Amino acid sequence: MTVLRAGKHAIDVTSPCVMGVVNVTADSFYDGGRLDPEAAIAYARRLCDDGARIIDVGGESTRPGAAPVDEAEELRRVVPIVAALARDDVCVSVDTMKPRVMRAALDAGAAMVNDVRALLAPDALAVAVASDAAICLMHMQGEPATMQRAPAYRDVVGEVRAFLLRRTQACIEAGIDRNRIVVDPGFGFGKSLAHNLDLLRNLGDIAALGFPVLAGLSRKSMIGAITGREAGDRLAGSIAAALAAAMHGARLLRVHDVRQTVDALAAWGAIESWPGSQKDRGKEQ
Ligand code: HH2
Repeated sequence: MTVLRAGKHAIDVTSPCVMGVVNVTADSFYDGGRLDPEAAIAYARRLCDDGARIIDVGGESTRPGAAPVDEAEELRRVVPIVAALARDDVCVSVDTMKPRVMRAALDAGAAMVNDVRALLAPDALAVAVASDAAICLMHMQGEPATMQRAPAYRDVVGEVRAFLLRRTQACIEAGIDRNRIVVDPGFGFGKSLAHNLDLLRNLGDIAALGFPVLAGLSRKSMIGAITGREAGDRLAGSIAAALAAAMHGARLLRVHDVRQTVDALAAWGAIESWPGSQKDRGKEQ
């Protein structure tokens, strides 16, 4: 059994599990506009009932062109949601690049830090070291505002893998247990469609680093580029991408559509004879 340690939670990642996205933003590319805390908490609880093992709470969109959110506003958005869900024993992840938001969320009970900058901001690594939370290290080329203008690599899989290896080593040297670390190639973060597909096909090379791999493909523009559909109409493409990621070794799937993805994984898991379907595992825990 492979277990990810996230605060008091031990998440069995022997087979793929689902992280549900809860954005508390005005402008996230798909689920923006949910700024009311009670609505966000109720929505997150529904995602848990639908089978999400982790809830990822974010207060600032990273889509190109999104308005930056100042620290005080991000804290106002995120901390009450994290606190309410943690009180319910939900495994809560905070999706932030800001060390002070990480710290406040951890104090409020977050069990995971999901940082699209892979703890490169000053103090971010120290905040992570001082906690017992799981840490998701993601690769991004450039900055959110401009990252999609002209992404360029000599060897996208090799470069992403080398970056993630360096960041995992930095974390381990700083004192973070390896069973708390998750890696993520960062689909859509400074990558063309060809780069994303290359990474997806070769996700096994990233998994070979020895850490659970998180894949965030849900409703992203690469699904739009493939299907010709707008974000609201990318469910089928997103499920196909989630299954492909799982098939290539992803163990955490960051998705907006939890119920549908859990069902798709349960069906595929039953066919592949995984030990217990996703839904059964949710009930046991
Ligand atoms: N993608 C988004 C945000 N955070 N974190 C990780 N680890 N991996 C991802 O692929 C990832 C992420 C973007 O999706 P979303 O949160 O739905 O949109 P927005 O940034 O517009 O809020």
